[in-house]
Amino acid sequence: MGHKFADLDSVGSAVGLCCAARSLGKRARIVINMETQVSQQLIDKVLTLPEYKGAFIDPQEAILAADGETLLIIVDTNRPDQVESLPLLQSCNRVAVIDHHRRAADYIQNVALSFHEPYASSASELVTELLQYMVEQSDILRIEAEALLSGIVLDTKNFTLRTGGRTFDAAAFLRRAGADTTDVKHLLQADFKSAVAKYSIVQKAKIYKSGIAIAAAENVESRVTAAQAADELLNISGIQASFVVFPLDGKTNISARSLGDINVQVIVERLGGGGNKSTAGAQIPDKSLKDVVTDLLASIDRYLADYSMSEE
Ligand SMILES: [Mn+2]
Repeated sequence: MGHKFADLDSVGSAVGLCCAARSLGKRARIVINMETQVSQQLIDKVLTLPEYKGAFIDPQEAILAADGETLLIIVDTNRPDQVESLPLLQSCNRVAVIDHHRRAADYIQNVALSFHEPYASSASELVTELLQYMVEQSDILRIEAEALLSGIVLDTKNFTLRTGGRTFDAAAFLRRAGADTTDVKHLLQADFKSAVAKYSIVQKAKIYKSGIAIAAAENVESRVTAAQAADELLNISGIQASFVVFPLDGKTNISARSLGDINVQVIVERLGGGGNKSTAGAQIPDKSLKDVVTDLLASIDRYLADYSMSEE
């Protein structure tokens, strides 16, 4: 089980674990909510394999299927409030966590195994390391190697962020196991509808101060689209940090990203949000889009003022 909005890193690492389980003669299933996942192309491809018939189940089915022998492995998050299904987590006695995010204040506790490495690029990198010890290269199906590589490519933004020596070791292993980089690229391609949604947010962006892009967008379909738009803004030359402000679920939300020099966590914390210095967000109740933008600009001003003071 991964986090809500299961991306290629969550699904990729889960698929890698299915490979490990198969080599041990164990049956593994991937718990996923098909309504919220964002890895449809990968899932469609994996489902063409006989090994994956019935492999994806939703949290309700998983709760019914789990018994005292079940090991629940959480990938790509360590926070109970972010898992695909909290009731499933609560109903399993044996839990393992494989994650690369910094430990949150409310991390999943009492686990049988924690493989938690904040310096790793991705959960897929960690699962690939496990596979290197557990299975023969020939036991890995080509799509499994591609699923894991797509998770690494996604989380490193094509090996530009959080990429260490071990990341390339893992990628090399997957390539030797048959991963085709062109096929991985296809897995990462967005579908047309979500690409248009993303760029319509990007189009609303304005530059505030030096290198800070802010997009206030009224019609945003999902948090994922907003996050992708914030990511996309960082691809533009000169942009150091990006903020997408949008109404959703009765709140005004902020999705913030930074290349690292500007600490977006500090900026959104003053608005009641959180995260880390390069990825942060906030959900603000009872405030209009316009008011949140005003507060955000004030917080950025204060951050820049504090920062320039500390520089001197
Ligand atoms: Mn990840």
